Amino acid sequence: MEASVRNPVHFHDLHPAPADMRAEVLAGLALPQKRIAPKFFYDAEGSRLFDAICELPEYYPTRTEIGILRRHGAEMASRLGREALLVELGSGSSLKIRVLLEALRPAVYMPVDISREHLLQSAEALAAAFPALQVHAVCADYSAPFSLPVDDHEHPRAAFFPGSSVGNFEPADAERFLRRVGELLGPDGRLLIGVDLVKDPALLEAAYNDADGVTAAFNLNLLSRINRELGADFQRDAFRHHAFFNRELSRIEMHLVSTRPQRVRVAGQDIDFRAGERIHTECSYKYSIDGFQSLGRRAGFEPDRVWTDEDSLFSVHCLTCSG
Ligand code: AVJ
Repeated sequence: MEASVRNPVHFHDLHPAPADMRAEVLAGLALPQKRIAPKFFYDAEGSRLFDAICELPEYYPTRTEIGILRRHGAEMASRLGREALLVELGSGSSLKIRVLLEALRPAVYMPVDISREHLLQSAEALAAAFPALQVHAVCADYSAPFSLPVDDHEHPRAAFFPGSSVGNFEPADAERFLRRVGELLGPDGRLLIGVDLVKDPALLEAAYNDADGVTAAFNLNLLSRINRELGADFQRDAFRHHAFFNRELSRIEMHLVSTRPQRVRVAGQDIDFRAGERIHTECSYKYSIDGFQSLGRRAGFEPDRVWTDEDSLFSVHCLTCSG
């Protein structure tokens, strides 16, 4: 507590509307191609499994991105400008930003996350570790429009969006999302964003089909969560994890495949599955450097710099908002 007195966190609750999981899941399961949005992966167990995925030998994105941030942090800092107002979208545990804070030395750090508890805990820990840093924690859904809850125009603005989370959006939605980030930043604002790259499909597919089955457990946990929270009777062992690289659309797709014909009761409704029928649970788009820069341009940004690892597995882009 003493630490939070020394460097208090300013908390701004924008009261994000909680997802209506029942309505969204039932609507998705009523579609000809059944689907459930990946945001529903992250209950307590799903978040724990995702953290375990990030440690897997096959899952290269996390460690590769951290390596790029460590190696090029000083240069990134010079591109973003000193004394910035730095917004992190979907800050989670704020682990990656720690790698950059020493080099970046922003005046204000503004983590934005929908998970109130997690946001506050991480923000308090960060404020204690960086006593000179002004921390403004914002509880908001970054995938919906919002504005920054501070009247600050003295610091140059920057946004940090690591982890290739942008890959979860359909490209048209990614473009809309980036355009809104540009509106938060204003002219000359900088965006630092991690983007997973297209590569040998065997490497991509291994990252989503790890030998220990952690990704399979992460995918199947969705069914356990729905059973518990919506009242459903999915049998986990009647579904299997399926992940593959769709080359035409340049994306990893994750599905849950019904291993037999079955009827499942979900929130008072009967849902029928044919043998082999799938629920599409996630897309993870992979970009080329040019391809992502074009997307940035369409969204009102000008590419500034891009950094990659020596095997070109992952990229971190700095883009400037054209205003
Ligand atoms: C958090 C969306 C970046 O797409 O790689 C990892 C999620 N899914 N393994 C990704 C995920 C399965 C991850 N993102």
